[in-house]
This record gives sequence, C-alpha cells and structure tokens, in this order.
Amino acid sequence: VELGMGQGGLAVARVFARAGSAEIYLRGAHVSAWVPTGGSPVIWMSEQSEYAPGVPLRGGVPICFPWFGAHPTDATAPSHGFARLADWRLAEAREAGDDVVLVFVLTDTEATRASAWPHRFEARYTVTVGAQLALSLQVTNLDTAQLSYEEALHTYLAVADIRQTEVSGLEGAPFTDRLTGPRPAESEPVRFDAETDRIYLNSTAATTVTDTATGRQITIMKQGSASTVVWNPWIDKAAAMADFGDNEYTGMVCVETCNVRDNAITLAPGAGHEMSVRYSVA
Ligand code: TA6
Repeated sequence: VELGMGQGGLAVARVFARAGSAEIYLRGAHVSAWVPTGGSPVIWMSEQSEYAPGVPLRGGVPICFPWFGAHPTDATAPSHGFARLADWRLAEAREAGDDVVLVFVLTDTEATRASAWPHRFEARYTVTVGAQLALSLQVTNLDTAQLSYEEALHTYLAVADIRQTEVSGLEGAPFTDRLTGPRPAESEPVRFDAETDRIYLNSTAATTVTDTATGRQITIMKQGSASTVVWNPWIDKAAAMADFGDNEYTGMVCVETCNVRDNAITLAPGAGHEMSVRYSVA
C-alpha cells in the first residue's frame, strides 16, 4: 500500500496485491480504480471528473450515505449525502493471504451534527483488493436515540459498449423507473437504449453485467442489501453533467448495492448494520 497524492492534490491510497491493484481516495473513501492483474479496469472513472472540494468524483464507487438522491426536506443538502464529500480516516492496512485489506472510518463531526442528519455514528468501510474486489460498509448508531439512514455503493462499472451490455439477475422483480414510475417485472435482462434509472426494492439477488461485445462478465454478489439501482444517463443527461464527457455514457453502467426508500435501515442505540458486495470478473 502506498499513500500518495492523487489528482487535485487529494490524498490517495494505492494498493498493489498479487492478483489486483486499486486506488482509493481518502476523500469519500472513494474507490477510483480496480484492475485485476493481467486484466482491464473493472471500475470506470470519467475523464472529466473534478477533484475539487465539495464536488464528488465522477465514477468509481461513491458511498451514498446517510441519504440517497436529493435530501427529502433540505434543498441545500448535498445529493447522495455527506459521506462521499468527507475525509475518511485510513485506520488499517493489512495483508490477508494474497489480498490487501484497507479499513476507512468516518464518524460524526461538528459539520455532520449540524447537517440534515445530525446523529452520532461510526461508519467503517472495508476494502479488500485481490482477484476480486470486496466492499463492506458497517454503520453503528452511537446516539442515544434510534436513527434511520439510506446507503448505496454507487458503483460505476466499465463496459465496452452500453448498447451491447445487459444486466441479469433482476428478472421477475418489479421496479420503479425514476423517469416513468412503478413498472411491472420483466422476464428479460436489463438492456440499454435510453436513459435508464431503475430502483429495485426488496431485491437481494446477485446480478451479472455481461459485456456481449467482449464476453466479459462482472458478477455482483451482495449481503445486507435489499435494494438495487441500475443507471445509465445516456446522451442528454451525460451532456448536462459538466463532469461527464458527452460520449462517455457508452463505456459505463452503474449497478448499485443499496438500502434505500422503504429499505432504509433503522438502528436502535448501539446497534449496527453491515452491507457488503463482492465483484468478480469472468
Ligand atoms: O443512482 C442513480 C442516480 O440517483 C441518478 O438519478 C443520478 O442522479 C445519479 O444517481 C448520479 O447522481 P450524482 O449526484 O452523483 O450526479
């Protein structure tokens, strides 16, 4: 593990395990790269990503916490919560067999206690790098009252061509399309020919991203997550984002491991919850 300077002068941890390498910005404990040894990048980052304070990286694995999307009542609150904008502490770095394990920690601060979500908490984020990438977000309620939160590992996966990509594993599950509302279950894998922004609730299934152009399959297995989001901004939405190149939408798909909306987590004082996900490439 090397600690160094990433883009924008931001602190970054660079991990070199035998079977894979990764890069994690301490800002947001934001995984920005994972490359299996001898393979090609699995995690996608925008060429236009900004590395400026108050602006989340575009791509990688943003940690959305403690709310998902716009805050329901506070219009000044940042989209997808404060965790991806915060400086996490690298608490541990160790080898585990052929893998390398990093543990990042975020606890409440004066700023978070003054935010739209003022609770006392600890979040521990474990990143295990090797032939697979495993991510685990453990949240503990350090408050004296119960608290509720939403969470998402908003992972951007690299694909050769979104128009030749499909996401399987969600067949038979109803979903809400952020553009058109509740939709009935489909029997086919998700395919992409326009902006796609789907929230599957009560969905614990593993998913697979199949890049039919190259044959690569990225398998996503999750624990402690009842929601899955599938997103591609397509042409117009990508063009509307300053940190998203106009044609970059063809090279990525977000498959997000979450607990959102009805699947939000409630913790009694002292209680904790773990959400984890493992990516493997075949
Ligand atoms: O996960 C899909 C989504 O909620 C989309 O609606 C879009 O807003 C995307 O997240 C990106 O959000 P961001 O705040 O990172 O630009």
